[in-house]
Amino acid sequence: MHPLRLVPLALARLAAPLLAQPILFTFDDARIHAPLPIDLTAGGVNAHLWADSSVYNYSVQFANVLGFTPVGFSGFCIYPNQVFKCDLDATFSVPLTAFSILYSVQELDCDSSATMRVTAYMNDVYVGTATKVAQPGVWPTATLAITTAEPFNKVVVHYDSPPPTGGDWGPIFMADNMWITPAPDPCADADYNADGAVNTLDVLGFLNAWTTHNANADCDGNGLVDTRDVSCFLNTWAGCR
Ligand SMILES: [Ca+2]
Ligand SMILES: [Ca+2]
Ligand SMILES: [Ca+2]
Repeated sequence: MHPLRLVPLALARLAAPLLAQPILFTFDDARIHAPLPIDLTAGGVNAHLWADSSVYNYSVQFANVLGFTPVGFSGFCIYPNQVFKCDLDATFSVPLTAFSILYSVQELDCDSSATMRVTAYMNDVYVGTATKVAQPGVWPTATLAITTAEPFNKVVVHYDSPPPTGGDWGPIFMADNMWITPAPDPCADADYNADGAVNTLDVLGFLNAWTTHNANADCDGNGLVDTRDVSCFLNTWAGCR
């Protein structure tokens, strides 16, 4: 395993107690040579990847399809079907707060590298955008990432601009190892007994804990269990039932 791939795994373990668990899509379970659109599932989340195939497209190919494997790539990857600029789009079955993807741009020892951009949307409403520039090299790789406060369920990966110093380059990229972090479920607290349903049993469970000043009934998290926690819980519960 390449050392670059160990970093996100280590972060995932550290973040696990507080945040939703990051999920990795390796594309290694996709059908080889399949053109986009494709649907993949990991960690219970569906990812739908596509390009505007009426113009150009991508397909699933071996990571060493060029005769070498870009740094960090392995197994199968997403590969451009053409030599022209083409956005890579993805939508997800749950809202996310973080997305990243490993990319490799077509550059042969340029003195600088292209600017790649990811833009995030929630139901096609803009949420945020971020860019990345790799260290120059031969098909250099870097991780393009975005983290947002507001959730999003769609990203567009875009070739923003070529290497500013020119050289031997093309406006295409291949991609592998897509990480996503699902947004916390705003109704997780309303499901007090954690049985997957929000109903009156959760109110009873909460009130039982509240009457005994159980710390689990500190809905507003201020360290006290008092009447404000009852209204806090009922407000959350009413919005999620
Ligand atoms: Ca792969
Ligand atoms: Ca419940
Ligand atoms: Ca409280």
